[in-house]
Amino acid sequence: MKIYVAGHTGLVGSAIMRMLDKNAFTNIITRSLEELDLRNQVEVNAFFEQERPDWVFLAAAKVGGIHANNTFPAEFIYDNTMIAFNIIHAAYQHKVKKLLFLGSSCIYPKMAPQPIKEEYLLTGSLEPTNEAYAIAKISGLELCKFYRRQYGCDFISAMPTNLYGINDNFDLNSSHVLPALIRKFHEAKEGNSPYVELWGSGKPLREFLYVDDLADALLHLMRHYSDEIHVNVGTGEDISIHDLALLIKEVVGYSGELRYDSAKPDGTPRKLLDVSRLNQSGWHYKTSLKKGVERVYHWYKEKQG
Ligand code: GFB
Repeated sequence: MKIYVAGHTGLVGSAIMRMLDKNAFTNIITRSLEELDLRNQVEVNAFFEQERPDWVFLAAAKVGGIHANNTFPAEFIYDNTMIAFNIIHAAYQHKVKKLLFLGSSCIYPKMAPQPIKEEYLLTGSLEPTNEAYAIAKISGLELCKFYRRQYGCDFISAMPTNLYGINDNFDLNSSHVLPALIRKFHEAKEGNSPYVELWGSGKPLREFLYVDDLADALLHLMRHYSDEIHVNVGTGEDISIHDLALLIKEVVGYSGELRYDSAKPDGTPRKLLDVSRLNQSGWHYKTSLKKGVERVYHWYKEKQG
């Protein structure tokens, strides 16, 4: 079995690589950004013609936190649409046996009833801060659905909740909240700062999944799932940004104050996934938020040297 992991150095892709290694898959192909521009259809077609993979994990994407999504919407819609369409179409043309596409919980309507069932997709308006990213991701999963329906391709989609883990982005302008807070608390502790400033109100609720648990769920889906509708992947539990900050503060061992910058956006008030479809298929998450944050903080400190 020849497996192509698109986006193998990213947060999700690198976790898929660890999972494949752990499960003794050996014939894995990857390409760096310099070797293959996934936004270029000619390059992508030539790559599939040459390699002819059996399985594809489509984990390549332009991603970022609330600020990056809000600031660079043109890049988020263009890059993500091109990457998804080029790979999915090449996979169809070169008879890939199974492809898994990754969406994200932010593509559901902003005011979707909670917890969010898979069927709520496209039933309401999107959250404005990540509309461009959401439209690209929705197009990708609809493409998988229609290629299955019209051409019989075994292409499936997973919809992960907010993810975190090693190899995450810790840049304060473009990162998601969890790595940003690890860095902010760590630097405040090292520099003896009296307070740490968080964005928004601290009231939004978010669900967090450790990325190695996601990779495990993706293998489960590749082996056992084959249907049009995408599958939510999460823990089924959420936490306020304020409580997340208290948890990270404790793990890091910082004793100063928390302050909030209300000029920064809150984003969606809540996006808790209904994970009953995945649970009923026999998969549950393993890593608690506390354990996951401890692991990431340990990795982050080692990386700092
Ligand atoms: O993780 P995050 O950037 O993205 O922000 P979203 C989550 C919440 O944490 C927001 C707050 O309410 C932020 O205002 N927050 C507090 C912070 N302090 C910070 C901080 O220092 N940095 C950051 N980044 N946030 C993203 C989408 O939305 O979720 C993407 O924009 C993607 O498209 C991703 O889907 C999963 O959860 O709001």
